[in-house]
Amino acid sequence: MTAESLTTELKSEAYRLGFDLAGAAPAMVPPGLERFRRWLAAGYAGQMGYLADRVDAYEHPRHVLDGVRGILMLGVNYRTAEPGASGPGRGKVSRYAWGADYHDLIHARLRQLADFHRRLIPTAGVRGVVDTAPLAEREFARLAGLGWIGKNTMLVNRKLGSWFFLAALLTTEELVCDEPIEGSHCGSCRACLDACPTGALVDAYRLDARRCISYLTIELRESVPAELRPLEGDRLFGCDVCQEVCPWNRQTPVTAEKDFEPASDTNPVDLATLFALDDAGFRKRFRHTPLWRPRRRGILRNAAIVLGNCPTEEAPAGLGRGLEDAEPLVRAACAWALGQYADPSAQDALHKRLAVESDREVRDEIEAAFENE
Ligand code: B12
Ligand code: SF4
Ligand code: SF4
Repeated sequence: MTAESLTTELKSEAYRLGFDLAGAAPAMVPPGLERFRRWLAAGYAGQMGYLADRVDAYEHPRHVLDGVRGILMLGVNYRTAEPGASGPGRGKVSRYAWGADYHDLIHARLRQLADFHRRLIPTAGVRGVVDTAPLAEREFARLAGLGWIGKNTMLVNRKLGSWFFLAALLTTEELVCDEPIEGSHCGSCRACLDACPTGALVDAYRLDARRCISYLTIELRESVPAELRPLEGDRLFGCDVCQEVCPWNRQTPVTAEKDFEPASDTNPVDLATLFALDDAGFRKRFRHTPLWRPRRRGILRNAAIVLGNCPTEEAPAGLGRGLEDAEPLVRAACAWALGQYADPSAQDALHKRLAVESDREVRDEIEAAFENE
């Protein structure tokens, strides 16, 4: 089979399986590698040690698949109709997490595509990846002609904007590569830089993840730095601001993927109910959604911050319950949040907890909360 017909067959099977974008890139040293190293050296990755730990593996896709010669880069549109608006006592979830976990859906499709490839060429080595392999997906997607890297660092496509996931099928066979996209179509626009609530886009094409709400609410395992908490606003999980303001996202098509349709209780999320969930309850509700990643402790930390930022009459009861939680991370966030309330019951709960609290950080948060009085 020629490289040309293999590429054509793989692309048409990818579209048949429901991928919305497909383009081929060579297996090469990513031209952005030095940029990646500089980004890590600047400390922008924060606690995402899995990036720095594997920096050498990012150097070439052969570390993902031995003998790789071609990479089929794939995109899946996740733009859906908008669910209900956020309101008091509710937390916003970013668009990519409104429906099913994309990893499950995309892995299943990648397996089908890999099987198809092996039926065409039984001796081929093939591997499908999404997110977790040491592969700079946006860089290879740009090389495969799927879009350009915008000033918000997202891969932007003329037709789909940036509301799409990326995935890759690596093969030991040669593919006919698409034209890479050089430069960007952002022009003089800087809407994303101006709109970012935390100033995480420190410059065009440069994101300091340590300030990014997506990192703070999904990846960070510790307390959110105090000065950034108010800037998170009502965001419970992830952030879409730098995509919402992007002109390329204004008129993008809605996905045909039913699994991505917003579940009735995932955006916005009623926060008070979260504090009533124990480990088993949390697992039952979130295990097969993207909100599982930060686990119960991360989601409750985020929920407390939202309730601190957007006070409601009912919130002190939920936060009071969180102040007694077994997880110090949750207690610390609830202490901070209760400190935003003038309500005497909030102060009462803080005094009671301080009398028995043994964790250093939680004690510090409670004492800082009293200073807000
Ligand atoms: C770590 C990570 C994060 C981190 C850091 C994000 C970042 N901008 O670096 C955090 C937690 C903050 C994050 C947030 C989000 N993420 Co994320 N994330 C990743 C992950 C796992 C690795 C990215 C990485 O290595 N970053 C380090 C930087 C330096 O690498 P890079 O951005 O890929 O840049 C490379 C090239 O693009 C190039 N390059 C960088 N800048 C420029 C500029 C120019 C001009 C050029 C020519 C080249 C170039 O050099 C780099 C090295 O080769 C990828 C999956 C993957 N394996 O790639 C998903 C991924 C990038 N995330 C994704 C998504 C959807 C998001 C969120 C929208 C989720 C949300 N709603 O909260 C936000 C968006 C925030 C933002 N503005 O980027 C999608 C992006 C899809 C798309 N259309 O671009 C990906 C590809 C996951 C997927 N499989 O679909 N993410
Ligand atoms: S995701 Fe939100 S916080 Fe992160 S860079 Fe974009 S606008 Fe800023
Ligand atoms: S908002 Fe403007 S600058 Fe930012 S990615 Fe979109 S087009 Fe580029």
